Amino acid sequence: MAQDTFEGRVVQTLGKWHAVWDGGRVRPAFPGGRLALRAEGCKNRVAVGDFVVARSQPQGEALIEEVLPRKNKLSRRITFSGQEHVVAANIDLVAVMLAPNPALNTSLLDRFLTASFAAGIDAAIIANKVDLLDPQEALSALAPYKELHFPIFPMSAKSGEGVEEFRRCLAGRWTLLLGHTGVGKTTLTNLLAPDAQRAIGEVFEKTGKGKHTTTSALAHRLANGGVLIDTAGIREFALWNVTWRQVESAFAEISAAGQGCRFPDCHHRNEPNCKVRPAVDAGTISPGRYASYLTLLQEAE
Ligand SMILES: Nc1nc2c(ncn2[C@@H]2O[C@H](COP(=O)(O)OP(=O)(O)OP(=O)(O)O)[C@@H](O)[C@H]2O)c(=O)[nH]1
Ligand SMILES: [Mg+2]
Ligand SMILES: [Zn+2]
Repeated sequence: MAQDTFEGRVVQTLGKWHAVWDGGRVRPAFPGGRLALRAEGCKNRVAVGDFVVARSQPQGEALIEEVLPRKNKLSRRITFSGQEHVVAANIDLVAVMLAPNPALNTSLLDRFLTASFAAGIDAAIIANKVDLLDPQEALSALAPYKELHFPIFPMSAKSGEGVEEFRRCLAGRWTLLLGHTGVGKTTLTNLLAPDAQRAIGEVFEKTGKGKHTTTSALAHRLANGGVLIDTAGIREFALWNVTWRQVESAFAEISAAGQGCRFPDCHHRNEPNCKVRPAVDAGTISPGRYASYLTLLQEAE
């Protein structure tokens, strides 16, 4: 490697601006050379979590010259442009947070779990704001996920209750925190990484309409060697490049029941001799999960 180039990992992106951690310090950088060209169909060539090679400039910001091969990436589809947005790359764990306030949104949870599954990334679930949670409602909402053996962390990011268990699970890995806007991701991030620089409730970039908030990601280093990536302003999350078969496999209880269907390519809608529909009617498959499956199936098709 030339003397003025260095390898680092992207810890923040904000438009063209990137923060690259070189192992010692965090340095500002821009995509340079061929990386500066607009990528076909993709909003961002460089994402949080990317390993990059950058070249120092005599004065000012470094130029990112190369993005090293990724072990995985979590992407979403930008609905109004149809483009891919790579939310983060090289992730070890996706932690999906939900909370009773604004709403216990399990359809968004199913979306995140499907995207993580398709990306080949393990997922865990955080049930935040236990202080506001109706135990009965929480129990029934989370029962299907417990049965599917997703790790579940009930907590209050405000009081700190239950946070220690989650902290331990973060050690030594890069975790991407996802969840609907307002569930408490930044509150938790500030608790775990007290030097976090972002204000609670801050929203990064807004488009003219104010309805769509640009999803930005910011990585925080924790004392135990882990890294937590906070994302902001998610209200919707469209799937990017996910096949119907991946959707089916992401719903483990549906693909298991589907083993007995008459047609090997049964989509479990209204096909004759489908084994999934009766399981939903009998209550062995949660109607909410099945509804999520149908929505995501249609989107994948
Ligand atoms: N009662 C209660 N309130 C909480 C808890 N955790 C967070 N909050 C509150 O929920 C509100 C939203 O929290 P944020 O941390 O900004 O939510 P966020 O997920 O980062 O939202 P975005 O950045 O918009 O995606 C704040 O007013 C927090 O104080 C909790 O455990 N209990
Ligand atoms: Mg936030
Ligand atoms: Zn079927």
